[in-house]
Amino acid sequence: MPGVPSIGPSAAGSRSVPRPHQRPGIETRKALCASCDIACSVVTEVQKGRVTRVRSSDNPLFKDNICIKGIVAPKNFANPDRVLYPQRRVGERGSGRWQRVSWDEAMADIGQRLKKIIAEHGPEAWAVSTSQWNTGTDHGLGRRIMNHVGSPNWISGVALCAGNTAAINRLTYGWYPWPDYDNTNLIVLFGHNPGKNSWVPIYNQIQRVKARGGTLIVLDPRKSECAEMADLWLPIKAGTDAAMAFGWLKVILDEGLYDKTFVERWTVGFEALKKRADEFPLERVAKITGCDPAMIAKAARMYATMGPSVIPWTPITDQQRNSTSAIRLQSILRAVCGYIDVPGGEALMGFHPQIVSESEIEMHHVLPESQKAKQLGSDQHPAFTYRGQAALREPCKRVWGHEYANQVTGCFMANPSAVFRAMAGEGPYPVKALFSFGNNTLMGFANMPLILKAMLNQELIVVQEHVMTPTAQLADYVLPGDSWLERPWMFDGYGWLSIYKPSQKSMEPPGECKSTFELWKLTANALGMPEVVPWKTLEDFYDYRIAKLGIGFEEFSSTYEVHADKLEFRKYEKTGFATPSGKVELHSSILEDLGFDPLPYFRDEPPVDPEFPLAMFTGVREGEYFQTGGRHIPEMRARRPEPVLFVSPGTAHRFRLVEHEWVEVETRTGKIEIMVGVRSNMPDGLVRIPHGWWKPETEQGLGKLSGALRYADAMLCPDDGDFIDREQGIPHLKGLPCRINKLFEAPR
Ligand SMILES: Nc1nc2c(c(=O)[nH]1)N[C@H]1C(S)=C(S)[C@@H](COP(=O)(O)OP(=O)(O)OC[C@H]3O[C@@H](n4cnc5c(=O)[nH]c(N)nc54)[C@H](O)[C@@H]3O)O[C@H]1N2
Ligand SMILES: Nc1nc2c(c(=O)[nH]1)N[C@H]1C(S)=C(S)[C@@H](COP(=O)(O)OP(=O)(O)OC[C@H]3O[C@@H](n4cnc5c(=O)[nH]c(N)nc54)[C@H](O)[C@@H]3O)O[C@H]1N2
Ligand code: SF4
Ligand SMILES: [Mo]
Repeated sequence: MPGVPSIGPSAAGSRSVPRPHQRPGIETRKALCASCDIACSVVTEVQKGRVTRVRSSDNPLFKDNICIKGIVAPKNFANPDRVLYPQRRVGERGSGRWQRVSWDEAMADIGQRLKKIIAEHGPEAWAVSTSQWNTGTDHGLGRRIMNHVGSPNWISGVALCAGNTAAINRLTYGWYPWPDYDNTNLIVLFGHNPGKNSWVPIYNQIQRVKARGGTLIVLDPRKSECAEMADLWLPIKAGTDAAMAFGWLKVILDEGLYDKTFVERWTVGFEALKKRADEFPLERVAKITGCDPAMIAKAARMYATMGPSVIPWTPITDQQRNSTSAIRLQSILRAVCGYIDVPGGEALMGFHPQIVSESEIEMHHVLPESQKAKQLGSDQHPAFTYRGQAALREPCKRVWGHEYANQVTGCFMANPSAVFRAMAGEGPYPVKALFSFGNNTLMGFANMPLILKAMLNQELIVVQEHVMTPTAQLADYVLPGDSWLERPWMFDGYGWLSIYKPSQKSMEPPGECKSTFELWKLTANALGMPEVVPWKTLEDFYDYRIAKLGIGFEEFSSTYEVHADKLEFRKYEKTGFATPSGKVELHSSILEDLGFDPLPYFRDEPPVDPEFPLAMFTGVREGEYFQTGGRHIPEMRARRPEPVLFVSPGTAHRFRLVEHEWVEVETRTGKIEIMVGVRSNMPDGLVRIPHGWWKPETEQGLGKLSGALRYADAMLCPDDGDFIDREQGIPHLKGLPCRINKLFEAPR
């Protein structure tokens, strides 16, 4: 996910380059865009104290990394609808009526109410939901305070995106690897589809690999933009990626295409794995995935023989009922083919030795074991909870020097659905306070009806936001957050890479907007524990974290584009892998001890439900928006005004659907309204639903929530039974049974 173009020597310690095109009256700053989560290096132009333009970096390494969401940022953050002052709810929750209050007043009341809830119900009654990349300046301080207070109930959108993948990767080889794009021969995309306005740095990397003769394999039910440029495209049936990976594994093992020396010396469980793979002959895999068996075998041979190859992270396998097995199978393919921690393969980076990591800031060791044991969901779905990751503590210390590696902040989370159930009063104990910072919690997970019930059952909801999102509309307090133009930042590669990138503050925040750093500091003060956040300012905090470099943040941010630890491959030869056995665990001792199948497996889809004959997936990112955000920006709404589903011409014909008509999409969980888009690159029977739609310009408050109840994909997504992954308990968003109900009869 992080926006590094390279992990080779070219990026390590890259310094800033002199800036051409300086114009009189215009100052420039070097910033990292946080309008999505990939942190492109950009330049901001500042006139009279305001950012007037965001443009691409002058550094040749980064100059192509920019998109419309970054360019529109100055307009976005100057939007008249931006929340500029603390707001307190007046009237019933969700009444839509607000009163401006001072920060002091707000924080004093929040502190008092939170302390009362903790005194009555225990610290675990306080839940926090966030996605660190939006707030940019949380830096693990939320976890740090929660750990001191005693609450394990932290959740995040990363439970459905990269955070969970990181946690599952750790089960196999102890760290989440990053692709060495610069030196790889072949890229495999499991449904991942970066583009000109979606994760541009990765899109550019793929283009570069292709331009120097590298190979691209894409698995995608649609002929996506990346599938268009692929050397081989497998039109896989949605939700069947784990079966596909089994097919590859079987071919690779049967034909002896794996790295025998590595497997023998560095893995455990190979024979058991081989036996499991034997359950997946090509005919079975072809039947499950809908792909031609010869093509499946061809792809497997290409991956194993044309390497070093990489399988970059993808959210697609984060969000399936077989997610744990799919992610484990990707890990296993990398390992048996000998692509782990080698040039052109995937690197295990560890911590940056000179910079204090967010994992350290978080101080997980201070949370008592008895409180860790209360983490919601860890009994049924432990994989990314404290319980699921506990066996990695000692090996992580042995290999990487610290007990807790919270990679992509996803390794010690509570299970979101379990937290929402507890919030809704469904046990096992009450959760009565929710802090939601830079996360549209109501719309950002599955089973939105449950999340709504959960939020309505809270005694205290505090939201930090830019705009009055549907989540904010349900809060007691809405606190104004600063933006990436208005704060410094030190991007840490999500604790995934040992690569740090600084970002300079370009302008003062408007109104009374504050950073999440300041908000957490005020929270610690309000809870009577100021010593937990001892740094005066964000800059002081960064000075502390980089002290070993011998420079302060000011110098660091003006000198460096990137500060990377020296990359060393095959470190495991000295240390072993950071797993209980010290080897790559093809057969997972951790999953076995947790009572799960220690080998990957494939759960078949439930029988077709005749009432819901179509399959839907949520996804295909929209260039204009990041997740549920951005719908308030007129320039972007003009480009993409409405939520649109995609169906094939065949499906449109079968269900008499007409381009641009409004229909209802329904699942067993709920229904939404959406416009029809007929797309020739969609397979028959599959429906694409975009993520995160609401209309900020429409009526606020409980009954409507600005269209969230009418348009949000989370209304459709279940979070139980056949539609969650067992080990992690995350929802299946790829291939849900649905139907399309016509709202109007088409003219005949
Ligand atoms: N149902 C469903 N759920 C999903 C997904 C899905 O497809 N469907 N996708 C998943 C994925 S891939 C991801 S990455 C996560 C994303 O989860 P998040 O990254 O949490 O994204 P959002 O839920 O859109 O919430 C982000 C909020 O932050 C606000 N914001 C933006 N910048 C700032 C800032 O600088 N400061 C503050 N304080 N707030 C800011 C925005 O206005 C927005 O309301 O969601 C996951 N959840
Ligand atoms: N503009 C913009 N850019 C973004 C984001 C954004 O919100 N807006 N979000 C960022 C974030 S947080 C993320 S996670 C990424 C996500 O971006 P991507 O990883 O590209 O994910 P999607 O665009 O949802 O879907 C990618 C492809 O997966 C295919 N697909 C759907 N179901 C399946 C399946 O079951 N198996 C397989 N193999 N393929 C399937 C879809 O047809 C689609 O072409 O985008 C990032 N970039
Ligand atoms: S891809 Fe676009 S939105 Fe994301 S960081 Fe880069 S410029 Fe910003
Ligand atoms: Mo994501």
